[in-house]
Amino acid sequence: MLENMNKFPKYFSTWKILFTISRPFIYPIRAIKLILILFCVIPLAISSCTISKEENTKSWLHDSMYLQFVEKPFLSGEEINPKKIAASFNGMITDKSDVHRSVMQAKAGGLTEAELKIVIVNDQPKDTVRLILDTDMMTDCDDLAAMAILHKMADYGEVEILATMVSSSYPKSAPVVNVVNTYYGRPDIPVGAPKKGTGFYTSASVFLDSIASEFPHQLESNDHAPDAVALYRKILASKPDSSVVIATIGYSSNIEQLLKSKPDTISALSGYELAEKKVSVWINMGGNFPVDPAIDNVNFTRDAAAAVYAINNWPGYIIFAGREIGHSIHIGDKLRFTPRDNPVRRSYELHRGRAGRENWDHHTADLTAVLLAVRGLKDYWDIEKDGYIDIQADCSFIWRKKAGARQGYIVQKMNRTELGNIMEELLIAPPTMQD
Ligand SMILES: [Ca+2]
Repeated sequence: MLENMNKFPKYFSTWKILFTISRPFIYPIRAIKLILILFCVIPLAISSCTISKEENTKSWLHDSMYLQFVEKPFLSGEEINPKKIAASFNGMITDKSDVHRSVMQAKAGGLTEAELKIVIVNDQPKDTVRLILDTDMMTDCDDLAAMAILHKMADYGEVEILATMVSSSYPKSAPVVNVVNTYYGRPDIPVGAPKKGTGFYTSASVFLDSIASEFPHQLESNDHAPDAVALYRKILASKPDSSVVIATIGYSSNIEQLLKSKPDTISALSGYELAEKKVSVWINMGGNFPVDPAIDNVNFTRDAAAAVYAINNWPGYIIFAGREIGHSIHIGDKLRFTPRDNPVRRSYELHRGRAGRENWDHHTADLTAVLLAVRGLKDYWDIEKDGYIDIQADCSFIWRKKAGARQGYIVQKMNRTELGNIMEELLIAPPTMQD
């Protein structure tokens, strides 16, 4: 008997299972319970899961707007596209927690496992950042260097330069910006200048007049440049929502005026509404972090009213590239080995090489902001976020943590020499047109 049982253990198990399943139908109350579970409890559970998924998706969309500024500060396309945003994570994920977070969010956004694999693993072509640069081209040669690396990244297809504004009122500010655009083969990039007495002026430039007189360009002076505010309005109005990155490497003069601008023939939207609708993130070279408190930043203090107004009234995200980041990395000496028709080289020669200095290396404050604006955090920097700068009229400020606040500042992550080399390679590379 035992022998027979051992021969048919699986049949014995099958009988046992069938008996277990049929037990509820032997007892009517158990049968009712089973029917209730099948037709009421399970459908309700499925329904709640669906709601939960929808809520997750909404939450993910909201978070993705935040993440797109953290991970890669741009969006392209007519509207927010979860799959496209998820794709933009690619290459920007720097640690396991980021991978886990991105996967969870992408799943909630409805991506299949196969699509996730593409997002996470493949080296997909990245979107081109649409960028407006706003510079105080006047006192420091790092503005030219920042323009140089911006143009080089444009050569590589990483960025489309929509416009180059100046926030400085020196007559040769706009012409020198035009010089750099011309040198890199893009003489038609519009250059906007502050009007109606806005912007900041100083005569203490050691290179502007020389550069303007020595290098080819079209624009004669700031007076001949279009109004920066009108140019901002025109460009923003013509672009898809959340598709434009603004990088200021100078004063906030034009941003203040943009925010105060009213609906006009260019757009039925106010400047505030245009900024809210069209700009994905404002990268601001300014501040010192951590602060206790900090005031040592000319980009804020030289047009203090503009800085305070613009920062306090900006409707979207701001990431600050603080002074301490760029001032800890010095490059530029290798520009001396670039051709003499390079206006960036000449600006370093005039600015850094003055008074017999033998080394042209210089801080990289503006280069840092431009690199961040185009490439995002990558593995170059970490970010401190969920806070804002509580700024006073004299531009001293305190960083305050606040969940949901849409400001952040970058924190050094990559080895400084390594990051300096990345910027230097871009800085000294010849324009593509001259390759
Ligand atoms: Ca600057």
